[in-house]
Amino acid sequence: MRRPSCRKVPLVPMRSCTTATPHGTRRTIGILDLVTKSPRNSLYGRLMNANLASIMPQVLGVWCEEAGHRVHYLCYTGTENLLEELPRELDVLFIGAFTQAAQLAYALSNLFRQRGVITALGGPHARCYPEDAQRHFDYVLGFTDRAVVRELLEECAPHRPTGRAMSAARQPAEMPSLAARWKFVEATLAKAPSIKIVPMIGSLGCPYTCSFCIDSTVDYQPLGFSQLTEDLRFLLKKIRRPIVAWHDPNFGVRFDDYMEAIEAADPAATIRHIAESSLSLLSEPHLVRLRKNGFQALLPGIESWYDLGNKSKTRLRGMDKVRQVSEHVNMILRYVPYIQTNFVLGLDCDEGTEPFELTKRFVDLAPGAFPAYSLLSAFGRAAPLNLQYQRAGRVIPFPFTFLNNNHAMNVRPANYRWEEFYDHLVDLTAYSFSGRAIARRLAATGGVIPRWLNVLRAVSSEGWGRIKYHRTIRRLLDTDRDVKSFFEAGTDRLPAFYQGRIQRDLGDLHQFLPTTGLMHDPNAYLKSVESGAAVAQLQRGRQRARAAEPPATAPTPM
Ligand code: B12
Ligand code: SF4
Repeated sequence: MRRPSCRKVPLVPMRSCTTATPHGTRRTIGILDLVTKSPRNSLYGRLMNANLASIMPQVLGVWCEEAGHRVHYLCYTGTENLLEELPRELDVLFIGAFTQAAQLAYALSNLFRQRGVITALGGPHARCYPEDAQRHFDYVLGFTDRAVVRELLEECAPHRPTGRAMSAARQPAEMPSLAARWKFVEATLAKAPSIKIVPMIGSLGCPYTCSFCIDSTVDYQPLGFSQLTEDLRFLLKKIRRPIVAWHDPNFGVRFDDYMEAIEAADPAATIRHIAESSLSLLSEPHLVRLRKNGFQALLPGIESWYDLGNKSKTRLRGMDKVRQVSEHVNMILRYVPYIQTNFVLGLDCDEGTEPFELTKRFVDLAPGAFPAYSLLSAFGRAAPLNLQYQRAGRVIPFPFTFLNNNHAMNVRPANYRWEEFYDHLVDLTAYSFSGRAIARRLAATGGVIPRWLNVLRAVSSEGWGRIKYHRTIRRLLDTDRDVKSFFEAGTDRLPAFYQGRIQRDLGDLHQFLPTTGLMHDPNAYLKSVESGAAVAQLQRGRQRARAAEPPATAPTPM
């Protein structure tokens, strides 16, 4: 099927639905949260996607309504018909997207621009790949606060072919209360068939500086503990035994303040909590209090057996680290029924069979933990470390759809041939989600929901689905020359296998993906840094030259 490019499709004249209000121009605004990239949901996706909604699109909805605008909010979980459920008569469409949903976002932006709508992108993709996103959106937003949104809505103009990049100087200092965003939360939870999880946030940024992380350069900033208490009190009036997922990049940095805020709202500990927290924050006294306060699931990062020790607060390496971390994880499981341990595979500190074998030993020694494996990924300008990979020419231009830590590893490994790496990956994944490992996990887990979740995740897309996918890639490395050379040389020619998957993922919307939206420049971050450095050097040179000029004896009359 021929895909129209942005420029070839004549733009329908802007059909404005703007009205004037005493507060200024009243806009009709669409807000779309892309929780998934395709209508092809796994069983786990069908049951859980609505629980993965982002907070910012809801926050944006509140800010826009408070400014007097009309808002249509939609969280896309994979089951909605995007061509029908979004109103046609919009002034602006905001899309929140992770990089894996970028191509879906680009297709939608193209479609809505054809309908005369101004489009704006925010979220992880906009922060990581602003240069690329600017080719497809009128506005691309980094840090977003009320002032940025106000300025955008006042201007509300097409910026084509290159969108306008906007960003606040820092993360917002305040967010609306849960009560204010409740109608958006409620609409999304109505789509969750069984378990319903409410997204909350109490802090932004992180005091740690893990060089691979998007928040390593963002100052830690709590959002106000009294509001947190108020939010939880409000929630308890709405849902009897709610489940809350904390979206804080690193939950519990101001541990005592957090616990006091929760205890003040919920002394009977009826709320069940889920949080991402580093192992270094999960000491036994902290766990005692977390259990008392109803924490049911924790997601600490282990990352690697050789490096990144600052997160797990250990200087140990290799098998010593495996033993210590598995004891720590088993201790956590005595207090909290569900734990997901996050690993990054393919890091430069890894070499040979050992790192994979060590992870298998961890699976044996801490059988109750659900292991989540991420392939080393450089998300554009997410982290300072990515410059190093780009400088070394190691970043492969896998289309965005595949950049979700699983469907592609876009950094060439330092110490493995691809075939060797995939052999280890398949072996480790198969080991971790074998019948034996699933049974041992079941036996080591307490509580109905944690046990059910562990089994569901293992037999669905995250366990068995991934084994199948990695096996396919491993086979293609042997049998498909295009795939092999794409992995090796990162050529611009996308192998048919990947093209087919994009087409399948986008379904009906594939026809709207502009031809320029298929591939991207994987080194855009490096280029912008280098050209920025070149400009700075030029300016320094000019300043030096001016300083060397003899001073004028008298000011020149104007
Ligand atoms: C909480 C979290 C989750 C939660 C909640 C996800 C969600 N829907 O928000 C869960 C556990 C579900 C999750 C899942 C995943 N995550 Co996650 N997650 C995070 C984490 C830890 C915090 C993000 C956060 O909410 N911050 C607080 C918000 C307020 O701040 P912010 O994100 O900086 O947002 C600012 C701006 O970007 C902007 N903004 C944000 N959204 C929007 C939307 C609009 C419309 C606008 C205008 C502006 C805007 O305004 C904010 C204020 O300035 C980050 C890592 C980190 N340390 O930041 C990873 C991170 C965002 N996740 C990541 C990934 C890869 C994933 C998964 C693909 C992992 C996986 N394989 O399953 C999935 C994808 C889920 C999905 N919806 O597609 C990557 C994203 C990289 C990328 N470019 O895509 C990150 C950066 C981690 C990393 N690897 O570096 N994640
Ligand atoms: S502790 Fe977590 S959130 Fe903080 S910088 Fe490291 S990886 Fe990022």
